[in-house]
Amino acid sequence: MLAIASCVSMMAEDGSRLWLRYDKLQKAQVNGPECIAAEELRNYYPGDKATLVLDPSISNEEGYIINGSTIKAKTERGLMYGAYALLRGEQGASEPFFKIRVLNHWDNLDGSIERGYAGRSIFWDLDGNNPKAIDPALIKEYARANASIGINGTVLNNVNASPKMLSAPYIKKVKEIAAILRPYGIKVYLSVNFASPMALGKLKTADPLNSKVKAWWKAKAKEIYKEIPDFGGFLVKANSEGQPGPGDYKRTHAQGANMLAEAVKPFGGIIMWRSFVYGANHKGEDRVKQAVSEFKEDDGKFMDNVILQSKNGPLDFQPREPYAPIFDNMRKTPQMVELQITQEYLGHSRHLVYLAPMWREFFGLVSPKRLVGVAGVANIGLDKNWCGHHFAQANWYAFGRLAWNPYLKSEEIAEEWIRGTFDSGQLTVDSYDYPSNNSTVESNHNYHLSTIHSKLLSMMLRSREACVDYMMPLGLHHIFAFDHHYGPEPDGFIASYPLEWCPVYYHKADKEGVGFNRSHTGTDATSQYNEPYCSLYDDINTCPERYLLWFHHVPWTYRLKSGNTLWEEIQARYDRGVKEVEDFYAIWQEAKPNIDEQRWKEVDERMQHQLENAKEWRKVCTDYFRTFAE
Ligand code: GCW
Repeated sequence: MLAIASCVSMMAEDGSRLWLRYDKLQKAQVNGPECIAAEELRNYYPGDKATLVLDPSISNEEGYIINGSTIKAKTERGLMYGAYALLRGEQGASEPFFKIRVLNHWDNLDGSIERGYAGRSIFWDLDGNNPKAIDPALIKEYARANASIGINGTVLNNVNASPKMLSAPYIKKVKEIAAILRPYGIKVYLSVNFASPMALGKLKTADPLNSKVKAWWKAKAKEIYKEIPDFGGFLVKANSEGQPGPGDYKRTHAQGANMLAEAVKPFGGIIMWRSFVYGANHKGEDRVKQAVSEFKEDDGKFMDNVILQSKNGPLDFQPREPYAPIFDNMRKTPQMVELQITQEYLGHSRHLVYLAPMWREFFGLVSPKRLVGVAGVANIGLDKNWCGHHFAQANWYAFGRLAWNPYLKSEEIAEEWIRGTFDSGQLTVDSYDYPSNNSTVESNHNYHLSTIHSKLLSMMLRSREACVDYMMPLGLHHIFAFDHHYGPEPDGFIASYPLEWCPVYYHKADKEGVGFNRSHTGTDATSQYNEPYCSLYDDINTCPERYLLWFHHVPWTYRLKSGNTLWEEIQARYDRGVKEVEDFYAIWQEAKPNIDEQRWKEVDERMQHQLENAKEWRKVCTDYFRTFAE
């Protein structure tokens, strides 16, 4: 035990190798085309020999079949995904469920990152007035990490987009980045500012029906595609939180999106148009209803290369939300879901919260079959360990794996990640020795986690529910401190702010009870859902308790399934959340001998914060609600 412990802690680990901590073996002889797959297997495959075969009879461009140490695929990209899967110990056939599997970086050109908790941007910074030179080695590491989990696209800049992004010096940088990402099967996309023709092109308008505006975008698309022929397209945040958009000219979202779609269509590009809108046009309407109100009319009016991109919930990346009803309402429009990997509302990169269970919950309500893609708001920055918290890497990992296969279990994904991240990651040759009749099995792990790794797994799997409990149980939402969204502020109200930014708007606590009545006797938000959810959520007796205060204003004395009154249950949940974090902390202390020193310490520090912060949540929220409840 001691010998192992000292050996483990002697290895310097700063987390920079992510889940790809394979030793360079350079043992295997690899037959087949020279490509990334060949390079990776030559370096890291523990067997003596591996074979790569391009097989035109395979239909999916990105899929693969692994049989023993032979990988077959239609393309080199498929071989690459197969190689990473083989290194993980997979056998059998697999292909990605979603065609579009993109990261969204909310990176600003000045190097800062909106809602970023892991340092500055890996892509952008300023050198005087010019874009700073990129770091090709770092971008290559980034490409490899993404490719290893199947991510095939990335939006390089914030949706609150600077028009400068489309200026020549920046397009040149995008071209350099694209060249590094291309061999790894990753396309680049850009967020665009709808008023770019005015800011950059000196036009007097950005009206999407204006011919000069149309011509400007067409010329811009041409300029980009000349440099980057496989450029993916644009992501647009329009008429939302102060961003310009077609609404400024009394045009619809469809008119705005289609104008851009026409510009990129000749080159095979797409437009990802966000539905995250609220405010100005909807005086007094419940915020969670506004997207459907604003977009419903546009259903069926978008061009076929436009995809509507919506957050999983109707509000804003809360620790728990019901699904966004826009997914039920846009029947004729291709849709994709935007998930947030960066933990804006889940304790930033200080709290250990494993997000796969949250995303799986969404896919359990909105069938993946209704979506064409997934976007994940990245948690990546210049920090040595990429994500600020070592365990936040698991969320990047899980996003990629679920984008490839949304039916994978949170547990399987976490197991894989733990093995790659805290074990050597390396399988022995024995691990590859599968019975030959399982070639259709998608993912088949025949390794076992050690006792301590099983405890880490249990901690990860419980962490999201714990976070919900110590922040906002039973459907409470958005009671965060202003602006930074770290920590509680349930009494938050600032008269000069839009009401939709104020916690008191969301919990509506009074002497009677707490919660937002969104049933037919309230704002009727429930009517935006398809059955069975419409009726289920509308009736306080059938509404799942996890969404209770999201949909109902509930008396403090109301009895819950546990037998507790609402007020007792709220207190019990806050207690339970804190206890869970205490338990995670104990697990981490127990794990100390098995984890290398630097990573153990860095996680330990963050867990101490998390525990303090969980206690603060409990105290502030229960003290506040007590003033109404007792
Ligand atoms: O709620 C908000 C975040 C903003 C973000 C916005 C969005 C990029 O707090 O920081 O802006 O969501 O998704 O557009």
